[in-house]
Amino acid sequence: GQLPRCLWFTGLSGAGKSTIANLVDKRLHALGYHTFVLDGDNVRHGLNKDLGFTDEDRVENIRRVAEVAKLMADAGLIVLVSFISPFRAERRMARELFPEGEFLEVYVDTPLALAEQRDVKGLYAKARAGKIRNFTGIDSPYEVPEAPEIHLRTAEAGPEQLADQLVERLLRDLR
Ligand code: GGZ
Repeated sequence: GQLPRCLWFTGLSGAGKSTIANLVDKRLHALGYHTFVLDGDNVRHGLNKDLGFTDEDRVENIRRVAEVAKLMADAGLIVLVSFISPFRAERRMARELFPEGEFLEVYVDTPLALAEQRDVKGLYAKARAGKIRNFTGIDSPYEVPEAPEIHLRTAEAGPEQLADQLVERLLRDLR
């Protein structure tokens, strides 16, 4: 068996996607795999800096990210993709770029109330105050994954433990 080429993390802002993706990335790297994390920090400031947070811009954001992930996977990397990716149609489009079994959807499931309570970056407070428009979960939709390969519940375990669970599952599937 082979590891999937694309691990696609989806979930609300502040759900913990990038934290978990970076922990998984470190572990896979330590095991000798060549990996790369694509997230807002390295994509929205560069390639996609022309895009904002309207539905249309999110669709285009995810379309480009999916195509970049595909190119990186073709170059031999295991790509960990960490974006809200709120729409089912775009997640399906991303999946369809990869052969069966090479794409794995990871739902980082943090209930809105919990993400909002944590509010690590203070963005939910700003969205509630109307200072940020089109904020996911407040005035922009998040379509919950219906059949993700992996479902991580952050209310029940911390990021280290969830990253361990995910890596164990990946390695188990290898056998
Ligand atoms: C959602 C926003 C918004 C709005 C800025 N809605 O918690 P963060 O800060 O670090 O992650 C969020 C990030 C979301 O960008 P994505 O590229 O992942 O979104 S999407 O997949 O929907 O295209 C948040 C910040 O950007 N942010 N404004 N209005 N998140």
